Amino acid sequence: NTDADPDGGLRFPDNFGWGAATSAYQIEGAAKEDGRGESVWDTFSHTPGRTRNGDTGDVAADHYHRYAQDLDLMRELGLRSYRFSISWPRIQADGSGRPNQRGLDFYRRLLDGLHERGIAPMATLFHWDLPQALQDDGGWENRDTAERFADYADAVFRALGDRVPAWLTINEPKTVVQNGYIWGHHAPGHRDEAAAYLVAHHLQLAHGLAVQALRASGASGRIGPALNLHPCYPADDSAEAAAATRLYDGYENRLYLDSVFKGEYPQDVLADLGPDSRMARGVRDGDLKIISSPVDLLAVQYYTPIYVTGGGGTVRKWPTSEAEWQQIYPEGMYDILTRVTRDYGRVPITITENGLPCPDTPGPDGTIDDAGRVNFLRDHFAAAHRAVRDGVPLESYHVWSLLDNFEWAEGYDQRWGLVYVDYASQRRVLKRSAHWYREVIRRNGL
Ligand code: PNW
Repeated sequence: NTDADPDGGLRFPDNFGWGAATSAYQIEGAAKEDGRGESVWDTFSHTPGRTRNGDTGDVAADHYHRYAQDLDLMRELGLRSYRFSISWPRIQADGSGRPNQRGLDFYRRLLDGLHERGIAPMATLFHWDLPQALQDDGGWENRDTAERFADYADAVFRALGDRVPAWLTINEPKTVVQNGYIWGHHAPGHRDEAAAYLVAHHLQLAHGLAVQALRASGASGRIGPALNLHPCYPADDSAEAAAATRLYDGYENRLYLDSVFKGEYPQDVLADLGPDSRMARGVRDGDLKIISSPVDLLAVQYYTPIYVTGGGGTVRKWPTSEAEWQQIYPEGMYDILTRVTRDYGRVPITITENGLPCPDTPGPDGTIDDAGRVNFLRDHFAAAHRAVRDGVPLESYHVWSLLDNFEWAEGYDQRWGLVYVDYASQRRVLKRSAHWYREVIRRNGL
């Protein structure tokens, strides 16, 4: 029943999980409350020169205090699913030891509120806010951090497992690797490519250990990785561009997908890194068995394609959004969804992020006409619908983001929300895209 409906629209499968996504550090604020410890993002955002305008997540959208109002907004939108993340330093201030009950209580209140409103929760265990104390011990370069993560995950599963039907382990390991350890414009702000791929391995290991911890905890929820996937295309039809695109795809996609779904790292990437790389030396017997522990779902985050030249560089083919790294190419959504289903089997898929920043300013009457976001989402929903029609087991779709929020190094300048946040008053205003999305959800399609 994903056929065109009588008005010629596109209908999604029954019970399709229309949703929106956020993450803890980007919306919660309340940085010093209820026993929360510091994370690498507190340190990074408070370091002069690291974020635009020196913005920090100290207050953000103040969701920690305003979550009840935000839950009402979700109901007003008609959301069926809400993806959020749990702040590790709220649960373990220093990244280990007995869990902090006040931190757990916040998420319990949030989960109860979702339950009351009939909205299915999807909880991410780690969306980049590593406890600073663990960073001081080497962070993700230290294999022990993966073990600490498994302990944290276990505490969360035992405290909240009765209320969470779907878990995601690590949000976008690749972004931690690239932005955090290669380019250095995300926390912890390192530029050390050798360390970066050891970090990749430890993030993958942490993922696998958390999957095992969920099974051991007896909680019934499903679990999977949250990967930002980039379809890679050759910039021209030379043999050099084709070869460079294959390797690029290895670093962008197969490094993370193959390790989870095939129990191996891609040979071309391993060969490119070399046998003496820190990563190669860090992989121990049995690690890939842990990393490839069977998962229940694959969370895909799609924002942009990448066009690769024969020299291994990249070029732009399509208009970009306000985010200079993002080219607007809805077909890439179709390509990446059909490709993962073809190459990795029919694991249920959820889209956990897709969206764009728009220069949203309220008009004289206070309304916010983000027509660019409506067009973007319409075209990407249509591409996802085609993928479903062609057999992709897609269950749900979470727009990034529910609210305008702290966009990492870009601070509050970039607005990604369906809902506008006036940071002076913390007033929320539904943008045009939010009103439009409510209708999409109501009709279950376009
Ligand atoms: C994601 N890229 O990051 C994150 O999960 C969100 O927290 C973030 O706010 C959102 O996307 C918007 O940026 C990405 O270079 C960072 O393609 C970089 C890329 C994609 C996603």
